[in-house]
Amino acid sequence: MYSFQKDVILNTNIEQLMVSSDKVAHVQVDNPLEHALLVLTKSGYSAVPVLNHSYRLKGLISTTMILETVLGIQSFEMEKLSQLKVEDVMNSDLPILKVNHDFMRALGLTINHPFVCIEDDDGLFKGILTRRSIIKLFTKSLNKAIQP
Ligand code: 4BW
Repeated sequence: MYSFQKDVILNTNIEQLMVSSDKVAHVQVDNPLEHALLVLTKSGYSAVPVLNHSYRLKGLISTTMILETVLGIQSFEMEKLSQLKVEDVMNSDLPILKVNHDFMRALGLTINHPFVCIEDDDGLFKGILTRRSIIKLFTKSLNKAIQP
């Protein structure tokens, strides 16, 4: 009989799984759209967090959001990339976890979100929890359980 380490998973501290803020590509609310597109393209990520100058989370921006904004009826209106700012386009309805939230809450949020932003008790951005880190945790635990 396999023994899945249910408690090890349930007691996982989300800070342990977090990609810390210094490794997370992000943009700022007042950056022009062209800067955000550059960060998204160069980092290779399809969406990144948006912060203000006090390092607080304000939203998320994706390549798709930017392209939809510059797409006119007949052609791309590329001048909008310098005219508009990240805050004009970002999605500000984002789920946020606190560092001390429990693992089940984090797991539930990653069903619909490829990553969830994490902040500390003072509301400062700490990092992100990705689906990848959660799948890695389950894979490790299942591998241990099925090993003879
Ligand atoms: O540049 C990349 N490096 C690595 N190591 N993996 C990447 C890279 N780009 C994409 N991936 C992989 C990851 O497995 O493709 C998945 C989907 O990427 P996404 O969503 O659509 O750009 C990645 O899955 P994940 O690690 O679970 O990450 C989920 C989402 O979290 C990513 C991206 O929107 C965000 N993200 C992850 N790491 C990030 C980040 N955003 C900013 N900075 C980071 N360091």
